[in-house]
Amino acid sequence: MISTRTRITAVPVLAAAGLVSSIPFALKAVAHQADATPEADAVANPFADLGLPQLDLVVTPEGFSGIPESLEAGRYVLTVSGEAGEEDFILGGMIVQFPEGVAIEDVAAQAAESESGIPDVFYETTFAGGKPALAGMGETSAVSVIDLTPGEWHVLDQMFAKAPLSFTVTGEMPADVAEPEANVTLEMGEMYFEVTDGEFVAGENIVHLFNAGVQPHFAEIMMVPEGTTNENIKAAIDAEMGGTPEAEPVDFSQVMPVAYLSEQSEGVSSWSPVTLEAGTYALMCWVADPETGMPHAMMGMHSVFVVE
Ligand SMILES: [Cu+2]
Repeated sequence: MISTRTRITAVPVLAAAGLVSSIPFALKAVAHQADATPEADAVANPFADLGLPQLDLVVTPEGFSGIPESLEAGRYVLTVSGEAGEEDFILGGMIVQFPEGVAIEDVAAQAAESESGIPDVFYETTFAGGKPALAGMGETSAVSVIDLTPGEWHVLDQMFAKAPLSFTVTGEMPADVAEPEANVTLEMGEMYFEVTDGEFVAGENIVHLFNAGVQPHFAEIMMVPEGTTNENIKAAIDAEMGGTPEAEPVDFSQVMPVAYLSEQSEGVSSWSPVTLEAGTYALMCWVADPETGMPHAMMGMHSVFVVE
Protein backbone atom coordinates (compact mmCIF):
# COMPACT_ATOMS: atom_id res chain seq x y z
CA MET A 1 0.00 0.00 0.00
CA ILE A 2 1.54 3.23 -1.11
CA SER A 3 0.33 6.51 0.27
CA THR A 4 -0.52 8.86 -2.53
CA ARG A 5 -0.34 11.83 -0.23
CA THR A 6 3.10 13.23 -0.84
CA ARG A 7 3.23 12.22 -4.47
CA ILE A 8 0.01 13.88 -5.38
CA THR A 9 1.14 17.27 -4.10
CA ALA A 10 3.42 17.23 -7.13
CA VAL A 11 0.35 17.38 -9.30
CA PRO A 12 -1.45 20.44 -7.91
CA VAL A 13 -4.44 20.14 -10.19
CA LEU A 14 -5.40 16.97 -8.36
CA ALA A 15 -5.50 18.61 -4.98
CA ALA A 16 -8.87 20.09 -5.81
CA ALA A 17 -10.09 17.01 -7.55
CA GLY A 18 -12.26 15.37 -4.95
CA LEU A 19 -12.17 11.97 -3.40
CA VAL A 20 -10.87 9.49 -5.89
CA SER A 21 -10.99 10.84 -9.34
CA SER A 22 -11.78 13.97 -11.20
CA ILE A 23 -13.60 14.68 -14.39
CA PRO A 24 -12.02 17.99 -15.26
CA PHE A 25 -12.69 17.71 -18.97
CA ALA A 26 -16.35 17.08 -18.41
CA LEU A 27 -16.66 19.92 -15.94
CA LYS A 28 -15.08 22.32 -18.37
CA ALA A 29 -17.16 21.13 -21.23
CA VAL A 30 -20.37 21.46 -19.34
CA ALA A 31 -20.23 25.23 -19.08
CA HIS A 32 -21.40 25.66 -22.64
CA GLN A 33 -24.11 23.07 -22.11
CA ALA A 34 -25.71 24.87 -19.19
CA ASP A 35 -28.89 25.45 -21.13
CA ALA A 36 -29.39 21.71 -21.72
CA THR A 37 -33.04 20.85 -21.23
CA PRO A 38 -33.74 18.21 -18.57
CA GLU A 39 -35.31 15.05 -19.96
CA ALA A 40 -38.98 14.82 -19.16
CA ASP A 41 -39.09 11.06 -18.72
CA ALA A 42 -36.97 8.44 -17.06
CA VAL A 43 -34.66 6.51 -19.39
CA ALA A 44 -36.07 3.28 -20.76
CA ASN A 45 -34.85 0.11 -19.09
CA PRO A 46 -33.36 -2.16 -21.76
CA PHE A 47 -32.70 -4.85 -19.13
CA ALA A 48 -36.33 -5.40 -18.15
CA ASP A 49 -36.57 -8.81 -19.86
CA LEU A 50 -33.66 -10.41 -18.03
CA GLY A 51 -35.61 -11.19 -14.89
CA LEU A 52 -33.00 -9.59 -12.67
CA PRO A 53 -34.01 -7.97 -9.38
CA GLN A 54 -34.04 -4.17 -9.44
CA LEU A 55 -32.60 -1.58 -7.07
CA ASP A 56 -33.89 2.00 -7.29
CA LEU A 57 -31.28 4.34 -5.88
CA VAL A 58 -32.63 7.80 -5.07
CA VAL A 59 -30.16 10.65 -4.82
CA THR A 60 -30.84 14.06 -3.31
CA PRO A 61 -28.47 16.92 -2.51
CA GLU A 62 -28.47 15.59 1.08
CA GLY A 63 -27.92 11.87 0.59
CA PHE A 64 -28.92 8.48 -0.78
CA SER A 65 -31.91 6.19 -0.22
CA GLY A 66 -33.89 3.42 -1.87
CA ILE A 67 -31.64 0.38 -1.35
CA PRO A 68 -32.84 -2.07 1.33
CA GLU A 69 -30.64 -2.73 4.36
CA SER A 70 -30.12 -6.34 3.38
CA LEU A 71 -29.89 -7.99 -0.06
CA GLU A 72 -29.02 -11.38 -1.53
CA ALA A 73 -25.78 -11.54 -3.48
CA GLY A 74 -26.41 -11.36 -7.20
CA ARG A 75 -26.75 -9.35 -10.36
CA TYR A 76 -29.04 -6.31 -10.17
CA VAL A 77 -30.61 -3.74 -12.45
CA LEU A 78 -29.68 -0.44 -10.81
CA THR A 79 -31.73 2.66 -11.53
CA VAL A 80 -30.69 6.10 -10.37
CA SER A 81 -33.06 9.02 -10.06
CA GLY A 82 -33.74 11.96 -7.79
CA GLU A 83 -32.45 15.47 -7.60
CA ALA A 84 -28.90 16.69 -8.11
CA GLY A 85 -27.36 19.43 -6.01
CA GLU A 86 -26.37 22.62 -7.78
CA GLU A 87 -22.71 21.56 -7.79
CA ASP A 88 -23.36 17.96 -8.82
CA PHE A 89 -22.22 17.10 -12.31
CA ILE A 90 -23.33 13.53 -11.67
CA LEU A 91 -26.56 12.16 -10.22
CA GLY A 92 -25.43 8.91 -8.67
CA GLY A 93 -22.97 7.48 -6.23
CA MET A 94 -19.98 5.20 -5.99
CA ILE A 95 -21.01 1.75 -4.76
CA VAL A 96 -18.12 0.46 -2.70
CA GLN A 97 -17.02 -2.27 -0.33
CA PHE A 98 -14.15 -1.35 1.97
CA PRO A 99 -11.59 -3.87 3.24
CA GLU A 100 -12.84 -6.01 6.14
CA GLY A 101 -12.97 -4.05 9.38
CA VAL A 102 -12.74 -0.60 7.81
CA ALA A 103 -15.70 1.60 8.74
CA ILE A 104 -17.01 4.35 6.54
CA GLU A 105 -16.13 6.90 9.24
CA ASP A 106 -12.47 5.81 9.02
CA VAL A 107 -12.47 6.37 5.28
CA ALA A 108 -14.05 9.80 5.55
CA ALA A 109 -11.40 10.73 8.13
CA GLN A 110 -8.60 9.44 5.88
CA ALA A 111 -9.96 11.45 2.98
CA ALA A 112 -10.20 14.59 5.09
CA GLU A 113 -6.60 14.18 6.33
CA SER A 114 -5.17 13.45 2.91
CA GLU A 115 -4.06 16.40 0.83
CA SER A 116 -5.17 14.60 -2.29
CA GLY A 117 -8.57 13.81 -0.84
CA ILE A 118 -7.83 10.15 -1.58
CA PRO A 119 -8.21 7.85 1.43
CA ASP A 120 -5.47 5.27 1.93
CA VAL A 121 -7.91 2.38 1.52
CA PHE A 122 -8.88 3.48 -1.97
CA TYR A 123 -6.77 0.88 -3.76
CA GLU A 124 -8.10 -1.92 -1.54
CA THR A 125 -11.72 -0.92 -2.04
CA THR A 126 -14.09 -2.88 -4.27
CA PHE A 127 -16.01 -0.69 -6.72
CA ALA A 128 -19.15 -2.18 -8.29
CA GLY A 129 -19.36 0.36 -11.12
CA GLY A 130 -22.65 1.40 -12.70
CA LYS A 131 -23.95 4.37 -14.59
CA PRO A 132 -24.96 7.66 -12.99
CA ALA A 133 -27.03 10.28 -14.80
CA LEU A 134 -25.09 13.28 -16.14
CA ALA A 135 -27.02 15.89 -14.19
CA GLY A 136 -24.78 18.58 -15.63
CA MET A 137 -26.02 17.59 -19.09
CA GLY A 138 -29.68 17.62 -18.09
CA GLU A 139 -30.09 13.88 -17.48
CA THR A 140 -32.41 13.01 -14.60
CA SER A 141 -32.12 9.23 -14.47
CA ALA A 142 -29.93 6.31 -15.50
CA VAL A 143 -29.97 2.53 -15.55
CA SER A 144 -27.26 -0.12 -15.55
CA VAL A 145 -26.59 -3.70 -14.43
CA ILE A 146 -24.10 -4.42 -11.66
CA ASP A 147 -22.99 -7.35 -9.53
CA LEU A 148 -23.19 -7.17 -5.75
CA THR A 149 -21.02 -9.73 -3.96
CA PRO A 150 -21.38 -10.63 -0.26
CA GLY A 151 -20.28 -8.07 2.32
CA GLU A 152 -20.92 -4.57 3.62
CA TRP A 153 -21.53 -2.04 0.88
CA HIS A 154 -21.88 1.74 0.88
CA VAL A 155 -23.17 4.29 -1.57
CA LEU A 156 -21.29 7.56 -1.30
CA ASP A 157 -20.32 10.55 -3.36
CA GLN A 158 -16.77 11.49 -4.28
CA MET A 159 -16.68 14.52 -2.00
CA PHE A 160 -18.30 12.84 1.06
CA ALA A 161 -20.79 15.72 0.81
CA LYS A 162 -23.88 13.52 1.02
CA ALA A 163 -24.99 11.20 3.82
CA PRO A 164 -23.87 7.71 2.70
CA LEU A 165 -26.20 4.72 2.47
CA SER A 166 -24.99 1.38 3.80
CA PHE A 167 -26.36 -2.08 3.13
CA THR A 168 -25.41 -5.72 3.67
CA VAL A 169 -25.23 -8.31 0.92
CA THR A 170 -25.63 -11.90 2.13
CA GLY A 171 -25.37 -15.39 0.68
CA GLU A 172 -23.17 -16.33 -2.25
CA MET A 173 -22.92 -14.99 -5.77
CA PRO A 174 -25.16 -17.28 -7.86
CA ALA A 175 -23.33 -19.22 -10.56
CA ASP A 176 -26.02 -18.94 -13.23
CA VAL A 177 -27.01 -15.26 -13.40
CA ALA A 178 -28.40 -13.90 -16.68
CA GLU A 179 -25.91 -11.87 -18.71
CA PRO A 180 -27.21 -8.81 -20.55
CA GLU A 181 -26.64 -8.92 -24.30
CA ALA A 182 -24.05 -6.28 -25.15
CA ASN A 183 -23.14 -5.09 -28.65
CA VAL A 184 -19.74 -3.90 -27.45
CA THR A 185 -17.33 -5.07 -24.75
CA LEU A 186 -14.97 -2.39 -23.51
CA GLU A 187 -12.00 -3.61 -21.53
CA MET A 188 -10.02 -1.35 -19.17
CA GLY A 189 -6.59 -1.98 -17.70
CA GLU A 190 -3.28 -0.27 -16.94
CA MET A 191 -3.35 2.12 -18.88
CA TYR A 192 -5.64 1.38 -21.77
CA PHE A 193 -9.14 1.02 -23.15
CA GLU A 194 -9.74 -1.70 -25.72
CA VAL A 195 -12.86 -2.87 -27.51
CA THR A 196 -12.45 -6.64 -27.20
CA ASP A 197 -15.77 -7.70 -28.69
CA GLY A 198 -18.31 -6.06 -31.02
CA GLU A 199 -18.23 -2.34 -31.73
CA PHE A 200 -19.83 0.98 -30.79
CA VAL A 201 -22.71 1.80 -33.14
CA ALA A 202 -24.93 4.79 -33.86
CA GLY A 203 -28.06 4.62 -31.73
CA GLU A 204 -28.37 2.74 -28.46
CA ASN A 205 -25.47 0.59 -27.35
CA ILE A 206 -25.34 -1.84 -24.48
CA VAL A 207 -21.79 -1.51 -23.25
CA HIS A 208 -20.26 -4.36 -21.29
CA LEU A 209 -17.47 -2.67 -19.32
CA PHE A 210 -14.85 -5.00 -17.84
CA ASN A 211 -11.82 -4.16 -15.73
CA ALA A 212 -8.98 -6.53 -16.67
CA GLY A 213 -6.45 -4.46 -14.69
CA VAL A 214 -5.54 -4.45 -11.02
CA GLN A 215 -6.30 -0.80 -10.23
CA PRO A 216 -9.81 0.67 -10.27
CA HIS A 217 -10.72 2.45 -13.50
CA PHE A 218 -13.66 4.34 -14.94
CA ALA A 219 -14.75 5.20 -18.46
CA GLU A 220 -15.78 8.70 -19.35
CA ILE A 221 -17.17 8.90 -22.89
CA MET A 222 -17.07 12.28 -24.59
CA MET A 223 -17.99 13.44 -28.06
CA VAL A 224 -15.07 15.32 -29.61
CA PRO A 225 -14.79 17.27 -32.87
CA GLU A 226 -14.67 15.20 -36.06
CA GLY A 227 -11.10 14.34 -36.97
CA THR A 228 -9.82 14.43 -33.39
CA THR A 229 -7.04 11.90 -32.87
CA ASN A 230 -5.63 10.31 -29.76
CA GLU A 231 -2.61 12.63 -30.20
CA ASN A 232 -4.93 15.67 -29.96
CA ILE A 233 -6.33 14.25 -26.72
CA LYS A 234 -2.82 13.63 -25.38
CA ALA A 235 -1.87 17.20 -26.28
CA ALA A 236 -4.87 18.55 -24.35
CA ILE A 237 -3.98 16.46 -21.31
CA ASP A 238 -0.33 17.53 -21.51
CA ALA A 239 -1.41 21.18 -21.71
CA GLU A 240 -3.86 20.65 -18.84
CA MET A 241 -1.07 19.23 -16.67
CA GLY A 242 1.31 22.08 -17.46
CA GLY A 243 3.38 20.31 -20.11
CA THR A 244 4.17 21.35 -23.65
CA PRO A 245 1.82 19.69 -26.11
CA GLU A 246 3.35 17.97 -29.13
CA ALA A 247 0.20 18.21 -31.25
CA GLU A 248 -2.82 20.49 -31.55
CA PRO A 249 -4.80 20.12 -28.27
CA VAL A 250 -8.49 19.31 -28.66
CA ASP A 251 -10.65 22.37 -27.95
CA PHE A 252 -12.47 21.78 -24.66
CA SER A 253 -15.33 24.05 -25.61
CA GLN A 254 -16.11 21.53 -28.37
CA VAL A 255 -16.08 18.49 -26.09
CA MET A 256 -19.39 17.09 -24.86
CA PRO A 257 -19.74 14.48 -22.10
CA VAL A 258 -21.95 11.61 -23.22
CA ALA A 259 -21.65 9.01 -20.45
CA TYR A 260 -19.75 8.32 -17.29
CA LEU A 261 -19.35 4.67 -16.33
CA SER A 262 -18.15 4.85 -12.76
CA GLU A 263 -15.22 3.21 -10.96
CA GLN A 264 -14.93 -0.57 -11.27
CA SER A 265 -12.47 -2.86 -9.54
CA GLU A 266 -10.33 -5.64 -10.93
CA GLY A 267 -12.42 -8.39 -12.48
CA VAL A 268 -15.69 -6.46 -12.21
CA SER A 269 -18.22 -6.19 -15.06
CA SER A 270 -21.12 -3.79 -15.58
CA TRP A 271 -23.58 -3.24 -18.41
CA SER A 272 -24.91 0.18 -19.39
CA PRO A 273 -26.97 1.66 -22.22
CA VAL A 274 -25.10 4.44 -24.03
CA THR A 275 -26.72 6.35 -26.89
CA LEU A 276 -24.33 7.65 -29.53
CA GLU A 277 -24.74 9.68 -32.69
CA ALA A 278 -22.40 9.14 -35.60
CA GLY A 279 -19.23 11.00 -34.69
CA THR A 280 -15.86 10.90 -32.96
CA TYR A 281 -15.53 10.02 -29.28
CA ALA A 282 -12.86 9.96 -26.61
CA LEU A 283 -12.62 7.59 -23.65
CA MET A 284 -10.74 8.69 -20.55
CA CYS A 285 -9.97 7.55 -17.03
CA TRP A 286 -8.77 9.99 -14.36
CA VAL A 287 -8.23 7.65 -11.42
CA ALA A 288 -4.92 8.51 -9.74
CA ASP A 289 -2.10 5.97 -10.02
CA PRO A 290 -0.82 4.89 -6.57
CA GLU A 291 2.87 4.85 -7.63
CA THR A 292 3.04 8.20 -9.33
CA GLY A 293 -0.07 10.02 -8.13
CA MET A 294 -0.72 10.90 -11.76
CA PRO A 295 -4.17 10.52 -13.25
CA HIS A 296 -4.38 7.50 -15.53
CA ALA A 297 -5.29 9.74 -18.49
CA MET A 298 -1.91 11.39 -18.17
CA MET A 299 -0.28 7.97 -18.25
CA GLY A 300 -1.93 7.16 -21.55
CA MET A 301 -5.38 5.93 -20.49
CA HIS A 302 -7.33 7.69 -23.23
CA SER A 303 -8.58 6.39 -26.53
CA VAL A 304 -10.45 7.73 -29.55
CA PHE A 305 -13.10 5.83 -31.51
CA VAL A 306 -15.33 6.74 -34.43
CA VAL A 307 -18.98 5.79 -34.83
CA GLU A 308 -20.10 5.66 -38.48
CU1 LIG B 1 -7.82 4.15 -15.02
